[in-house]
Amino acid sequence: MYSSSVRRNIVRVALCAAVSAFSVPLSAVAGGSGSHEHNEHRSANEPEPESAHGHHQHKLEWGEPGRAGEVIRTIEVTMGDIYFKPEKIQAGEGETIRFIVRNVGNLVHEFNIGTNHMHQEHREEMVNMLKMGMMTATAIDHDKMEHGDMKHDDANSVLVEPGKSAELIWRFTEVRDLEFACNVPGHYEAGMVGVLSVEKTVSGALPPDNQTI
Ligand SMILES: [Cu+2]
Repeated sequence: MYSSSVRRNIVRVALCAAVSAFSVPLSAVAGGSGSHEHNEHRSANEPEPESAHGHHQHKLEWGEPGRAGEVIRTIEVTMGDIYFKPEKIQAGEGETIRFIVRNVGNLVHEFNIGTNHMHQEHREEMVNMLKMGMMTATAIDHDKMEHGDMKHDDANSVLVEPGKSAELIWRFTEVRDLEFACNVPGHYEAGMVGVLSVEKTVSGALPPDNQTI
Protein backbone atom coordinates (compact mmCIF):
# COMPACT_ATOMS: atom_id res chain seq x y z
CA MET A 1 0.00 0.00 0.00
CA TYR A 2 1.05 3.57 -0.56
CA SER A 3 1.54 5.99 2.25
CA SER A 4 -1.07 8.69 2.44
CA SER A 5 1.36 11.30 1.14
CA VAL A 6 2.23 9.17 -1.85
CA ARG A 7 -1.42 8.53 -2.47
CA ARG A 8 -2.10 12.23 -2.32
CA ASN A 9 0.57 12.82 -4.92
CA ILE A 10 -0.91 10.16 -7.13
CA VAL A 11 -4.28 11.80 -6.80
CA ARG A 12 -2.77 15.16 -7.66
CA VAL A 13 -1.08 13.74 -10.71
CA ALA A 14 -4.37 12.21 -11.74
CA LEU A 15 -6.24 15.43 -11.26
CA CYS A 16 -4.03 17.30 -13.64
CA ALA A 17 -3.50 14.52 -16.12
CA ALA A 18 -3.98 15.56 -19.70
CA VAL A 19 -6.63 14.17 -21.99
CA SER A 20 -5.33 11.47 -24.28
CA ALA A 21 -6.65 9.48 -27.14
CA PHE A 22 -8.45 7.01 -24.92
CA SER A 23 -11.14 9.48 -23.93
CA VAL A 24 -12.94 11.98 -26.05
CA PRO A 25 -11.16 15.23 -25.34
CA LEU A 26 -13.25 18.28 -24.71
CA SER A 27 -11.66 19.90 -27.72
CA ALA A 28 -13.20 17.17 -29.86
CA VAL A 29 -16.57 17.61 -28.19
CA ALA A 30 -16.22 21.30 -28.92
CA GLY A 31 -15.14 20.72 -32.49
CA GLY A 32 -12.01 22.58 -31.49
CA SER A 33 -8.54 22.58 -32.93
CA GLY A 34 -7.35 19.65 -30.85
CA SER A 35 -4.23 21.48 -29.87
CA HIS A 36 -3.39 21.21 -26.22
CA GLU A 37 -1.89 24.30 -24.81
CA HIS A 38 -0.67 23.60 -21.34
CA ASN A 39 -0.83 26.98 -19.78
CA GLU A 40 1.32 26.87 -16.66
CA HIS A 41 0.06 30.20 -15.44
CA ARG A 42 -2.35 30.02 -12.52
CA SER A 43 -4.50 32.91 -11.44
CA ALA A 44 -3.88 34.38 -8.00
CA ASN A 45 -7.17 33.17 -6.62
CA GLU A 46 -6.68 29.58 -7.74
CA PRO A 47 -6.79 27.58 -4.51
CA GLU A 48 -4.61 24.67 -5.61
CA PRO A 49 -1.49 26.12 -7.24
CA GLU A 50 0.34 22.81 -6.82
CA SER A 51 -1.95 21.10 -9.30
CA ALA A 52 -0.33 22.84 -12.25
CA HIS A 53 -0.79 21.27 -15.62
CA GLY A 54 2.01 19.78 -17.60
CA HIS A 55 2.16 16.30 -16.09
CA HIS A 56 1.31 13.46 -18.38
CA GLN A 57 1.27 10.61 -15.95
CA HIS A 58 -2.11 8.94 -15.71
CA LYS A 59 -1.53 5.81 -13.69
CA LEU A 60 -3.31 5.72 -10.38
CA GLU A 61 -2.94 3.40 -7.42
CA TRP A 62 -6.07 1.48 -8.42
CA GLY A 63 -6.17 1.83 -12.17
CA GLU A 64 -4.94 3.47 -15.31
CA PRO A 65 -6.14 4.60 -18.72
CA GLY A 66 -6.90 1.56 -20.81
CA ARG A 67 -5.95 0.86 -24.39
CA ALA A 68 -8.59 0.22 -27.02
CA GLY A 69 -6.97 -3.09 -27.98
CA GLU A 70 -7.32 -4.38 -24.43
CA VAL A 71 -11.02 -3.66 -24.01
CA ILE A 72 -12.78 -6.73 -22.64
CA ARG A 73 -16.20 -5.23 -22.13
CA THR A 74 -18.19 -2.18 -23.15
CA ILE A 75 -20.63 -0.63 -20.73
CA GLU A 76 -23.14 1.97 -21.83
CA VAL A 77 -23.89 4.57 -19.21
CA THR A 78 -26.81 6.95 -19.50
CA MET A 79 -26.71 10.24 -17.64
CA GLY A 80 -29.91 12.20 -17.05
CA ASP A 81 -31.28 14.89 -14.75
CA ILE A 82 -30.24 13.71 -12.19
CA TYR A 83 -29.29 10.07 -12.35
CA PHE A 84 -26.98 7.44 -13.75
CA LYS A 85 -28.15 4.29 -15.42
CA PRO A 86 -26.94 1.73 -14.45
CA GLU A 87 -26.79 2.67 -10.79
CA LYS A 88 -24.04 0.18 -9.97
CA ILE A 89 -21.09 -1.13 -11.96
CA GLN A 90 -18.93 -4.17 -11.31
CA ALA A 91 -15.47 -4.56 -12.78
CA GLY A 92 -12.94 -7.35 -12.57
CA GLU A 93 -9.41 -6.87 -11.35
CA GLY A 94 -7.24 -6.31 -14.43
CA GLU A 95 -10.24 -5.72 -16.65
CA THR A 96 -10.23 -2.94 -19.25
CA ILE A 97 -13.68 -1.46 -19.82
CA ARG A 98 -14.87 0.94 -22.48
CA PHE A 99 -17.54 3.26 -21.08
CA ILE A 100 -19.80 4.89 -23.62
CA VAL A 101 -21.44 7.74 -21.78
CA ARG A 102 -24.52 9.48 -23.13
CA ASN A 103 -26.05 12.58 -21.66
CA VAL A 104 -29.81 12.44 -22.30
CA GLY A 105 -30.59 15.24 -19.85
CA ASN A 106 -30.81 19.00 -20.18
CA LEU A 107 -27.88 19.69 -17.87
CA VAL A 108 -24.13 19.19 -18.24
CA HIS A 109 -23.08 15.97 -16.52
CA GLU A 110 -19.83 14.30 -15.71
CA PHE A 111 -18.84 10.66 -15.61
CA ASN A 112 -15.90 10.41 -13.30
CA ILE A 113 -14.33 7.25 -11.88
CA GLY A 114 -12.49 7.75 -8.62
CA THR A 115 -12.33 7.38 -4.90
CA ASN A 116 -14.68 9.25 -2.62
CA HIS A 117 -11.81 11.59 -1.73
CA MET A 118 -10.94 12.29 -5.37
CA HIS A 119 -14.53 13.22 -6.10
CA GLN A 120 -14.57 15.54 -3.12
CA GLU A 121 -11.49 17.38 -4.39
CA HIS A 122 -12.83 17.51 -7.92
CA ARG A 123 -16.12 19.02 -6.76
CA GLU A 124 -14.16 21.97 -5.38
CA GLU A 125 -12.48 22.39 -8.77
CA MET A 126 -15.81 22.30 -10.56
CA VAL A 127 -17.25 24.99 -8.32
CA ASN A 128 -14.36 27.16 -9.49
CA MET A 129 -14.99 26.25 -13.12
CA LEU A 130 -18.55 27.53 -12.75
CA LYS A 131 -17.38 30.68 -11.00
CA MET A 132 -14.85 31.32 -13.76
CA GLY A 133 -17.51 30.95 -16.42
CA MET A 134 -15.90 27.88 -17.99
CA MET A 135 -19.26 26.19 -17.87
CA THR A 136 -22.86 26.86 -16.95
CA ALA A 137 -25.46 24.39 -15.75
CA THR A 138 -26.40 23.58 -19.33
CA ALA A 139 -23.31 24.24 -21.47
CA ILE A 140 -19.53 24.24 -21.58
CA ASP A 141 -17.70 27.37 -22.67
CA HIS A 142 -15.20 25.53 -24.83
CA ASP A 143 -13.03 28.53 -25.45
CA LYS A 144 -12.59 29.25 -21.76
CA MET A 145 -12.28 25.55 -20.95
CA GLU A 146 -9.58 25.05 -23.56
CA HIS A 147 -7.58 28.22 -23.05
CA GLY A 148 -8.19 29.22 -19.46
CA ASP A 149 -6.08 28.62 -16.41
CA MET A 150 -8.04 25.51 -15.49
CA LYS A 151 -9.09 22.62 -17.65
CA HIS A 152 -11.43 19.70 -17.26
CA ASP A 153 -9.03 17.16 -18.60
CA ASP A 154 -8.69 14.39 -16.02
CA ALA A 155 -7.91 11.04 -17.57
CA ASN A 156 -10.52 9.29 -15.46
CA SER A 157 -13.47 11.49 -16.35
CA VAL A 158 -15.48 13.02 -19.15
CA LEU A 159 -17.68 16.10 -19.00
CA VAL A 160 -20.59 15.81 -21.40
CA GLU A 161 -23.00 18.44 -22.65
CA PRO A 162 -26.73 17.73 -23.09
CA GLY A 163 -27.36 15.50 -26.08
CA LYS A 164 -23.70 14.54 -26.47
CA SER A 165 -21.74 11.34 -25.87
CA ALA A 166 -18.22 10.59 -24.80
CA GLU A 167 -16.04 7.57 -24.33
CA LEU A 168 -13.62 6.59 -21.62
CA ILE A 169 -11.46 3.47 -21.49
CA TRP A 170 -10.16 2.49 -18.11
CA ARG A 171 -8.21 -0.47 -16.74
CA PHE A 172 -8.97 -1.47 -13.17
CA THR A 173 -5.93 -2.85 -11.37
CA GLU A 174 -6.93 -3.23 -7.74
CA VAL A 175 -9.79 -4.85 -5.86
CA ARG A 176 -11.65 -2.08 -4.06
CA ASP A 177 -14.83 -0.05 -4.03
CA LEU A 178 -14.72 3.07 -6.17
CA GLU A 179 -17.42 5.55 -7.12
CA PHE A 180 -18.58 6.78 -10.49
CA ALA A 181 -19.93 10.23 -9.97
CA CYS A 182 -20.99 13.53 -11.45
CA ASN A 183 -19.24 16.38 -9.70
CA VAL A 184 -21.08 19.20 -11.43
CA PRO A 185 -22.01 21.36 -8.42
CA GLY A 186 -25.08 20.00 -6.65
CA HIS A 187 -25.35 16.77 -8.63
CA TYR A 188 -23.31 14.45 -6.42
CA GLU A 189 -25.16 15.84 -3.41
CA ALA A 190 -28.46 15.11 -5.17
CA GLY A 191 -27.47 11.47 -5.54
CA MET A 192 -25.66 11.36 -8.87
CA VAL A 193 -23.14 8.78 -7.67
CA GLY A 194 -22.93 5.00 -7.86
CA VAL A 195 -20.69 2.26 -6.51
CA LEU A 196 -18.13 0.84 -8.89
CA SER A 197 -16.83 -2.30 -7.23
CA VAL A 198 -13.67 -3.89 -8.54
CA GLU A 199 -13.67 -7.58 -7.72
CA LYS A 200 -11.29 -10.48 -8.10
CA THR A 201 -13.38 -11.88 -10.93
CA VAL A 202 -16.66 -10.83 -12.44
CA SER A 203 -18.71 -13.66 -13.85
CA GLY A 204 -19.44 -13.15 -17.51
CA ALA A 205 -16.90 -10.37 -17.81
CA LEU A 206 -14.57 -12.29 -20.10
CA PRO A 207 -15.50 -13.39 -23.59
CA PRO A 208 -14.93 -17.13 -24.30
CA ASP A 209 -11.63 -16.64 -26.12
CA ASN A 210 -10.20 -14.79 -23.17
CA GLN A 211 -11.14 -17.30 -20.50
CA THR A 212 -7.57 -18.48 -20.02
CA ILE A 213 -6.29 -15.06 -18.98
CU1 LIG B 1 -24.65 15.67 -13.22
